[in-house]
Amino acid sequence: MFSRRNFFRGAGALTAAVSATSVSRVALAALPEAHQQASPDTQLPLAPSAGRPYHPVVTLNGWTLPFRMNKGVKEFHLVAEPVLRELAPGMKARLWGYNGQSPGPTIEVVEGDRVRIFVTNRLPEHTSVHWHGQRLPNGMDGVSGLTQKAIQPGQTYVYEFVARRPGSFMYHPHADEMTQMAMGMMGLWITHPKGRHPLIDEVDRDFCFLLNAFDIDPGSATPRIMTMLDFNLWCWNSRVFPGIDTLNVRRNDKVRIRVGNLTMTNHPIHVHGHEFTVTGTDGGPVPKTARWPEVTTDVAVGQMRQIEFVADEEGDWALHCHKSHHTMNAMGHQVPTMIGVPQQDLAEKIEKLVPDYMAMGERGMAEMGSMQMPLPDNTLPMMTGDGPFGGVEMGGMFSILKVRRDQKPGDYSDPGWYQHPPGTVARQWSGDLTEAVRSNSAGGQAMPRKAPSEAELRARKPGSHGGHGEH
Ligand SMILES: [Cu+2]
Repeated sequence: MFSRRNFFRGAGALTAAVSATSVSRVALAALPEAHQQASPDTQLPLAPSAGRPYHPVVTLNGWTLPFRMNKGVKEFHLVAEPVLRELAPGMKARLWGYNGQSPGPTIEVVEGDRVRIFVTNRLPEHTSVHWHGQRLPNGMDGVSGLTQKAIQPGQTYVYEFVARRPGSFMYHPHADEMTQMAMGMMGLWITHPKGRHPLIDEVDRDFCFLLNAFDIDPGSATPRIMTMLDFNLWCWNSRVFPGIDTLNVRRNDKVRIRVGNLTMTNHPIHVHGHEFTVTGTDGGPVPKTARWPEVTTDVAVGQMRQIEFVADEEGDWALHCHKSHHTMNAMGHQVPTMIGVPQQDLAEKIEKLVPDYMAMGERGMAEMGSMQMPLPDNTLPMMTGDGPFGGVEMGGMFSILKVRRDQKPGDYSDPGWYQHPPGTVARQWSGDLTEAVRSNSAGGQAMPRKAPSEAELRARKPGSHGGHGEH
């Protein structure tokens, strides 16, 4: 809701700067409503209130911005402003975003629509909005200094163009871009096809999210904007596991997932239990002859990938970035590997100096998932999450594709954990254990568990590197 209280919300320091030049309330009343979203939960798909029909998308932990129709033009109102975003229960970040959240709301239109977007700047510095991937008049491209003047604090600008190409797109500032994107300013733009399209299939569920990353010191809430690569919170739509909502579908649903990458490194997105094809990018639909099956697709920086599959295997399927450091939260990377190093003596000595010190890593890092290490306020554990069988030991870019035969069409609610049919879960072996036959290969002999027999020693030629025909 647009109110005076919201107008100044979270922006006490810049109130003076904003009010001096701000658009009057009378003028703002003529603008489309600047809808606000207070919740970080996934909102139900927003059916179009006017214009050509389409099957709306579901923005993971996000929402779609309502529009108003004004003489055949779809009008939206984005407000660039400081926001408080919950990254996962237990941690809130002071970010910049649009209309109350980071990322901003998804904008959904139809191919051929004339679109008018009002952008009000309530940040403490100038901004602009670039409509990534769109065909539009050059002066609507949103590159401050190059194609337009920057939008100063308190000013409202208007962009207008025809959404010419159907597909998956993004929007983000093109002014002090490093700062503003590191602070969380970005959003998705979906242009649905006008009627049937030969390369764009109709689907039952259409999910979308952006890959973004923050570097927030433990105990603080504001991102370090100068970080280039060593981020510690790898997010989908400014959320990290276990704060990312699950993707809940009905068995045999055709599912589309649109992923855009606005971080500064690539993310190989991996789906368990199903193969998919990349059916489109921000360049448009992929010709059918150029599609091949994958279970992982790399989404490089500044790219979008649109994947599709039939969810025909029931279960709780992991869906995650395949870079293992990207499924961790708030980790330091300067920790030495301590696997196999007895630390007990060391820990006792350090504890005298640092009472909360905890030795870790002697048997791997899995204990991080369960230990109750004291954390600063507003900090997430590095690896966390409880599943039906124990700790999931994940963080960051991780969620779950939940496929159920009894999920109702249009029902996006979480069905709970999968109930596995009897005998279909990996289990501890309780039968006889016979000793495995030791391999005679070179590798098998490289680290023998017992001394070779004299006969074997005699058969080996001096200087031989092992291999075949030695016996
Ligand atoms: Cu990644």
